[in-house]
Amino acid sequence: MTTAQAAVAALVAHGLDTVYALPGVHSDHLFDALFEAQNFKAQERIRTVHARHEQGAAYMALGAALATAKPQVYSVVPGPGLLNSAAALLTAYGMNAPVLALIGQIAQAAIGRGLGHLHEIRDQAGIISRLVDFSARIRAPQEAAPLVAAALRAMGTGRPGPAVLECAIDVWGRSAPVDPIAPPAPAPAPPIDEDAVRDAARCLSAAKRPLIVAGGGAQDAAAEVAELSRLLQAPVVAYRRGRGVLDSRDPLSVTLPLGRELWGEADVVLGVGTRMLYGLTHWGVDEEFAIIRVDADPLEPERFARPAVALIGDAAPILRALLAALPERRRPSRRAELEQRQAKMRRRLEALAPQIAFLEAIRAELPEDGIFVDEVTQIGFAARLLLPVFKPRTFLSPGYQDNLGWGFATALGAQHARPDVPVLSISGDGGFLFTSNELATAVRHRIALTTVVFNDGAFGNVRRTQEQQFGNRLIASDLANPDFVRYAESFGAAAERARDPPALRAALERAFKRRDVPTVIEVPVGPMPSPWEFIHMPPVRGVR
Ligand SMILES: Cc1ncc(C[n+]2csc(CCOP(=O)(O)OP(=O)(O)O)c2C)c(N)n1
Ligand SMILES: [Mg+2]
Repeated sequence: MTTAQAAVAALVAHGLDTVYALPGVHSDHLFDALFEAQNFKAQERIRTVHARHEQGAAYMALGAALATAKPQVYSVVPGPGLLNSAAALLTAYGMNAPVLALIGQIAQAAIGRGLGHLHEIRDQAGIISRLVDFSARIRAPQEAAPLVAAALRAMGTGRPGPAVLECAIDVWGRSAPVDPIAPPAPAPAPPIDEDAVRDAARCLSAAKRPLIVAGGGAQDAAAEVAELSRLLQAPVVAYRRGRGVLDSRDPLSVTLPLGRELWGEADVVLGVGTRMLYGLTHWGVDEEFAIIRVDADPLEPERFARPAVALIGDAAPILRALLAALPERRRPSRRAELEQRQAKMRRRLEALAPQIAFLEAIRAELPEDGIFVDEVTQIGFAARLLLPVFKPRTFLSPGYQDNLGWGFATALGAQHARPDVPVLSISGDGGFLFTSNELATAVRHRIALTTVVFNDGAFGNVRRTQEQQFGNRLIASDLANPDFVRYAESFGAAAERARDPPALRAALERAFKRRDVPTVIEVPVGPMPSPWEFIHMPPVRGVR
């Protein structure tokens, strides 16, 4: 086998079925192996989806990983190809998303010599090693399958995250006998610290006002979080990555502003798969409450404030152990209290009425299991606080990177990997043009993604700050835009303009019926009220 064939066989053995990619001379042999893999028998087939820019390929892999909870792979050339994909890799790292990057390299013997080979970059391996936790170079055909297996194992054990494998231009095509490539043995479940579980159970059952904070690491423990919430009558706070863990229709499911009030009242806080950045750094800590952390990463719970108990491992089995250790004690229901407080908070949030009207139109059309892909735009900021989310992994938000322009290509990957449900991407006019060239990819690969572009002719968020905090000294925030409808149509996408929420709703209904063709809906909007008073809020603890 060639190195490339062995790498592809290893991807097949691990159940991967798509490579998001942008080819080049450094990976010609890899793509030739992928050509063969298109015709493998059904269960073993690998599709290659080529994008128009490396960031598109990498964001697509990220979106596919987030939507499926499975590892996904992308492949690009070295140097500029790697750097073009790096913002997506950074975001995958911040989101603990299992994305494997296969990156080309110059000829093995020339690496590090500075001769100026095509796409050469100084210390590519060193750059990569700063971006991800696991990286390696494949140096021979026999190394390909074991390194793919090691990378995928690293991506899924402990704290999940991306990994990178490099391979030199003259190694992909090299041929040698290789060991048989077998599917991976199931990884043994890591042991659960029973003493810590007992401590956590004792602390939680004694709590008068327990609170749960859910993050991205709780997405695959939704049933367990819901059961804990019910048993403890503990509200569940979620913001960007934890939305959908507890169904928004449950009155105990809350977002940031009410979460902050509850943080101020809690005597025990249980963080599940979350850095708890907002709570720990904005809302404050003091001696009056105990923190329990469930986290895949042993370093995470200690970063800011030492927790009373840290439970290290996958959230679902740990929460099941915790549930088993908790006495079945009926607590008085907090339903009525929380319904009332939600209604009161909702009246304050009416300050965001223009955003709410559009979110209501979206929610009315997007089915319960449809996937909403967030962006760094006014409707996105409001969605994090106000869009009802019903199921895990149906609200994809870029986490702490909050990098403008991630949304469209990420949504494209999500829709490609989940053709069975509608995916809705929202963008501002600013963010959309970061990757809107991938409309060509959507058309070429018949990905029926629906995209709404809220067009205010500005980097609106920046402009509002300049207006309100810098005496209206506007700079670098106005945008000259294409006609988004004609622009989308020129790619072969379906497109229309919707001028208000009812028109958006009708356009979405049409869009979700389309198969095989992407839709872009442009919504012209004016400036929107600031969401920031509901996001960056003053502390409620530790202030005297
Ligand atoms: C990669 C990256 N670059 C820059 C920013 C800073 N930034 C945050 S919001 C924003 C403007 C967004 O404009 P648009 O997408 O049109 O959304 P709007 O605020 O107008 O709704 C900018 C430039 C960022 N968050 N990420
Ligand atoms: Mg804008």
